[in-house]
Amino acid sequence: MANDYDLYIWPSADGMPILPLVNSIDNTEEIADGLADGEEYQWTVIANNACGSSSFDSGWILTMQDVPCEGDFNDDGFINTADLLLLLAQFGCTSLCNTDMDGNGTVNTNDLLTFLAVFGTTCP
Ligand SMILES: [Ca+2]
Ligand SMILES: [Ca+2]
Repeated sequence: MANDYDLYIWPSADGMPILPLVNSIDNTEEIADGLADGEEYQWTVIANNACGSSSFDSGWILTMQDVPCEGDFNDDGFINTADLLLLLAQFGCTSLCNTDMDGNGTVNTNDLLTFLAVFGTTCP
């Protein structure tokens, strides 16, 4: 049984780095910082215990995707008046509406109420 794990993640075009991106992980959930949207990465996990280390290389490639932020229509990381104005400009829209928050094809009161529930928050 492993005591902890070292997580290596690197751009697919490069060789495996000497140092792990995150080391000594002792749980099953980890958030890795510094990865770029749209970039392809390779990864390896090395398990460590008192007897030594062993690596797991899946051969899988990670591709990072931008996580959409509900209500941040101008994609600046904040849900604020600028986004409200974009929604209001499309109020009544019935096709190709990019402020349609519930995905029903139109921008109406339901979308406004959904927006107001997240108004003033920031994107993760
Ligand atoms: Ca915004
Ligand atoms: Ca809608």
